Amino acid sequence: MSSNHPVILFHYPHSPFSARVLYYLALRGIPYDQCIQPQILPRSDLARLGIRYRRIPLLSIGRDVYLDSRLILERLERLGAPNPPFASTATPEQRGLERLLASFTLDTGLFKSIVQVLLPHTPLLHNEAFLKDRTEMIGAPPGYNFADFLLAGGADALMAVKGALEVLETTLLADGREWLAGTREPGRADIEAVWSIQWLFSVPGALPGEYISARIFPKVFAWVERFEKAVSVAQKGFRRPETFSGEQVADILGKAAVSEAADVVDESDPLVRAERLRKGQVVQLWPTDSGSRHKTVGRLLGLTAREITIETTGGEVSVRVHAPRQGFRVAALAKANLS
Ligand SMILES: N[C@@H](CCC(=O)N[C@@H](CS)C(=O)NCC(=O)O)C(=O)O
Repeated sequence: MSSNHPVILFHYPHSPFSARVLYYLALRGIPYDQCIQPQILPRSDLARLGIRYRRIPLLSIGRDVYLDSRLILERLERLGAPNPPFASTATPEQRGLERLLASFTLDTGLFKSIVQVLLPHTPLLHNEAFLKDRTEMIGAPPGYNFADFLLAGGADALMAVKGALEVLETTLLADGREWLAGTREPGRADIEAVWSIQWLFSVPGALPGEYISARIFPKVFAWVERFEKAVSVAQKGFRRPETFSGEQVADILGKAAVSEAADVVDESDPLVRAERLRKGQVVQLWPTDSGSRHKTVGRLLGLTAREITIETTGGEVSVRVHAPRQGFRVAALAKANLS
């Protein structure tokens, strides 16, 4: 890390995906600054950088901006920091467990169930501007809105969350260990499982105590509390993040150096072949799960099995945007307009 490669997190308070990154930064002792975003669109700070992606968080390192918490963590593993990358000290079993726990949270529907258990107990359920924004984000059909999504299947969502907590209580935590992967300190496995559960536990009144409580899941509750303590101890050793405005960020990124320039468009990639993608060509980039209407435009710099990189063309300042290959699409501008 150098002053030419400042680390800036774009996030807002109580964003669970941002917590995943904040925990990582804390446990590795990586200093960062922040640019706080509104909870709903518009996000002019990002528009200024030519970024139309609408999910949070994003993280910039120098002039490179990384989308999606998964890719952000992957990138941070390659960053020098006071504490070594988690992968450098983990056994293959521990690394496997980290991956599986990331999937446990995101690919089994657990996170979605947590959203459905939690948000109906918050004032957001009655916040018209929020509901309108998120209805647009999920691309809901006419007559269906985000409140309908939140309230659909609440009972099943509750049982899914309860089932997931039971898994942790009766397997990984059952032998009384402090951390999920049996490490001496909290690690990546803990981060991958804790961020969404901590979010659920943090909202007063969200938990139906009859089904989910410290009495029913003592080990899980104690683990979450232990983790929060460990993170706040780690954060005490930190310099506090400076908060930058969008104008300041544009100025900083405009002057910052490229932090990682492995710009390869893999000619053998099936997508490159099928779409005849070429380096330097103007493309659009978007996530396929939700917020898909918000396509970022730029010149294609790199495309590999793991990552897509473009240089934005639509803003006041041009930055290098990186997205994970999984869950994102890239297409030539004219084609993307038709989709
Ligand atoms: N796959 C993304 C998902 C991020 C995500 O859904 N974040 C929520 C906030 S915690 C979000 O973007 N909500 C809509 C918004 O803020 O516009 C990631 O891993 O970063």
